[in-house]
Amino acid sequence: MAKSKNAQTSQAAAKRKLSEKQLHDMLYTMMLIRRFEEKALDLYSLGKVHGTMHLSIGQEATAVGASGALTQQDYLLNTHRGHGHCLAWGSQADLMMAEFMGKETGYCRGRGGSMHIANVDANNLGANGIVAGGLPISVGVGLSIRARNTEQVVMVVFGDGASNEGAFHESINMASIWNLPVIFLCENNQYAMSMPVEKSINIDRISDRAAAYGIEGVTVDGNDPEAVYAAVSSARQRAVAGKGPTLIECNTYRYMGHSKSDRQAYRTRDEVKAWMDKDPIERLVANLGMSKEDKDALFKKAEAEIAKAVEFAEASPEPDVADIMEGVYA
Ligand SMILES: Cc1ncc(C[n+]2csc(CCOP(=O)(O)OP(=O)(O)O)c2C)c(N)n1
Repeated sequence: MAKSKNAQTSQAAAKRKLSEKQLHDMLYTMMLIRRFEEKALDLYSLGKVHGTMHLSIGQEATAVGASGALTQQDYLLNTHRGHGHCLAWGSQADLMMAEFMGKETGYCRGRGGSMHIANVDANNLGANGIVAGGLPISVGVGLSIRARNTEQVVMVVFGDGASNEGAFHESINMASIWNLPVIFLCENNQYAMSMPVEKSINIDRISDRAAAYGIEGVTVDGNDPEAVYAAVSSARQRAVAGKGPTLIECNTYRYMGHSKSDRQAYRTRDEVKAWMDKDPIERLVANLGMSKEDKDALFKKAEAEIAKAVEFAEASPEPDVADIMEGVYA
């Protein structure tokens, strides 16, 4: 039994494009994202996080695979379900937690909250509560990169629902005709609120829409960080070589409801379980041939980092009402 498991593990190792160290780092970030969101949910239930919140538990592989393929000079535009992408981009858990709790020490001085985290110093240009809102912005960023003639790219993340918005089609069309270095990353988590993707889109692959705009389109397993990494790396290479934008569809699933108020009457427990059986963290643990003890120890490390983040956020000051409008843009 053990022998055949080892044989499988070394076969998987031979096929790997990433080093063992890169995969371990990705695994840790995925665990950090999961524990961050679980803790944020607890804090929400305790009334310490305000507004609403959209969790990406189950989608962690897309975030780490995509960010892992980009450089510190590239740009990120994010969605309302963007905590994972923020952390994978290198954002600090403590400053994010402070932002969630509306504290002055947060990335946006507590004015942004869960849905609007930006860290412009790190080229994270911000999440957006408007569905498809980041897409037209990415065209502007792409145009700026072209004008400055640098080897940067911009990645814009959006959902399957956003791909039915006019802004998606207009943005891809413009990026295509101007040959801009934009990576359009569609996170297809199978639902837009309660609307299943099969009922809102009459083709099997959202990436097939790329052909209508004369750009490359590819669909990958969004629960496999290596597959996402490979697709985003190729898209980046094409973009910096002046070959224009790419549409990448990552098939994945959210385990939690759309937001806090979702009773999830539109899906069955069996369906959720079937996706949980393809859990990205468990899959990578198995792929790395990691023992249960090592997995638990890594989760514990993530939990300790999150506990420190909460401590920092709890101890941070509230914003002063006198300057509450500072740093707010509309
Ligand atoms: C322009 C606009 N229309 C509607 C909404 C309300 N809304 C918020 S999230 C959402 C669903 C988005 O689905 P999708 O793009 O698939 O992303 P997901 O939530 O699945 O990550 C909708 C309709 C909004 N915020 N903005």
